Amino acid sequence: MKEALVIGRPNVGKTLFSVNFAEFLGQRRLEVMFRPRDGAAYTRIYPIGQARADLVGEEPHRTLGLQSLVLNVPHGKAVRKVVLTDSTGLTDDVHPVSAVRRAMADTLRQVASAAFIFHVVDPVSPLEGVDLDILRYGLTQDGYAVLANKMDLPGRPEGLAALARLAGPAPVLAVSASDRTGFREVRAFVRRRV
Ligand SMILES: Nc1nc2c(ncn2[C@@H]2O[C@H](COP(=O)(O)OP(=O)(O)OP(=O)(O)O)[C@@H](O)[C@H]2O)c(=O)[nH]1
Ligand SMILES: [Mg+2]
Repeated sequence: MKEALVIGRPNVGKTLFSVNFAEFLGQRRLEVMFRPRDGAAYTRIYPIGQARADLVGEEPHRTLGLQSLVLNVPHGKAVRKVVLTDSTGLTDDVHPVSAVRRAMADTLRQVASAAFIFHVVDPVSPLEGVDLDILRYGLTQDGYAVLANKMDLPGRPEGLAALARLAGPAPVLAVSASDRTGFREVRAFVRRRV
C-alpha cells in the first residue's frame, strides 16, 4: 500500500485533517495503528467523533508518534487503499522533552518511504525554518502537496498568494480541516496518483 505522510509544525491541524479526511472518504469508525518507537505497534478502534475528541488537541505536540489509518480512495469503479500516517509536529529548536525529540525523529524517518507528503501549514505567517526544509525536499517529489489549512479563520486566505508563489511549482491546496473546504481537491490529487 502507498503511504501518505501528514507532516508539518505542531498545531497546524495535521490530526484534524487526517480524521476528517478519512471521514470525508466514507469512514465512520477509524482503526488507528499507533507505532511507538520503544514498543510494539497497537491498534485502537474509534467512532469518528471519539477520534476527534481523543487525538486532536489545542496544545502543541498532542500527537507524539506515528499514527496510521487506512483510507479508501475511489479509483474508477474500484477503491484503492492508501495508508495515511499522521505524525509529530516538527520544530526548529531542539525540544527539551526527549519523548518529543524522539517522536520528531520518527517523523523524519518516515519521509523517505512516503509516496505522498501532505505538508500542512498555517498560512497566517510566512514559511520559515523547518517548513522551508520540507518544501525543498517536497519539490523533488511528485506526491508532494502543501495543504494551506485553517482557511475558515481570519488572515489565512490573505496569505495564500504569497505561499503559492513561494511553493510553486508544488501544488498548494487551500483547505480547512475543520469545515472540509478543499477536501475534494485533496482527493483528486491522491486519485490521480494511486
Ligand atoms: N478553525 C480551525 N481550527 C483548526 C483547523 N485545523 C485544526 N484546527 C484546530 O487546531 C488545533 C490543533 O489541531 P491538531 O489537528 O491537533 O493539530 P496537529 O497539527 O495535529 O498538532 P500536533 O499533533 O500537536 O502537532 C485544534 O484545536 C484544532 O481544532 C482548521 O482548519 N480550522
Ligand atoms: Mg496531531
